[in-house]
Amino acid sequence: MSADPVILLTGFEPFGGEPINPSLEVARRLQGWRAASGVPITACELPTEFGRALDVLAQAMARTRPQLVIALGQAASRGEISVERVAINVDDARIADNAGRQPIDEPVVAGGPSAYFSTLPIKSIVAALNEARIAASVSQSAGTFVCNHLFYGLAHLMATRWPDVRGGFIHLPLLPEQTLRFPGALSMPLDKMIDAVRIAIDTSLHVRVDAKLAAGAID
Ligand code: PCA
Repeated sequence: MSADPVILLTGFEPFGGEPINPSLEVARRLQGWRAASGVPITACELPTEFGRALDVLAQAMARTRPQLVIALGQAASRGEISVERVAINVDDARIADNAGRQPIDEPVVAGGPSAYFSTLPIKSIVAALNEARIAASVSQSAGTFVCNHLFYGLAHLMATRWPDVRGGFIHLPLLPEQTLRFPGALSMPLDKMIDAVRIAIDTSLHVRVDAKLAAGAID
């Protein structure tokens, strides 16, 4: 167990036939980076597998005792940084995970609440990113695949075991080199995503009460 506070930053291994995952590339490059407050980042690679992703996360939290956990994932359909608002208690996989499992309408945690909200200052993060001229928005759904599963499981761990930890989930667009396989998809350069995650971390560390800014969706 480490005595000093750390920030845990997780990224997922590639999935769906992709050779890379922007979330893992960003997490790896931020390993050891220090936030403005001096707190260092510990990066953690998660398997893109239902169940095991959460086991690895829980072990990493027990080992590093972070004050803040930011989980990252790839969202090929998003052209901007998507700061997730809510995790829901359902796994409904359109494709198999990296272990070949494809749960349909199963709870992430049997008997758990239907949903948890992010405890990150999501509006403040989006405002800080837009201020830095990085396209970003609040997302109202992290999907129902492994990212939502991980986000829900993280929120459940915080609610039941680590009440002083703050955390949430951010989806990243594709990297430019991936778009060949996703015709028409938008992408973002790696350096910009790294800047975005640094800004999200610094904002999470210094904003305790989130800004009241409109960032909802009509549909
Ligand atoms: N994205 C997937 C799982 C792993 C990842 O990077 C998702 O959005 O569920």
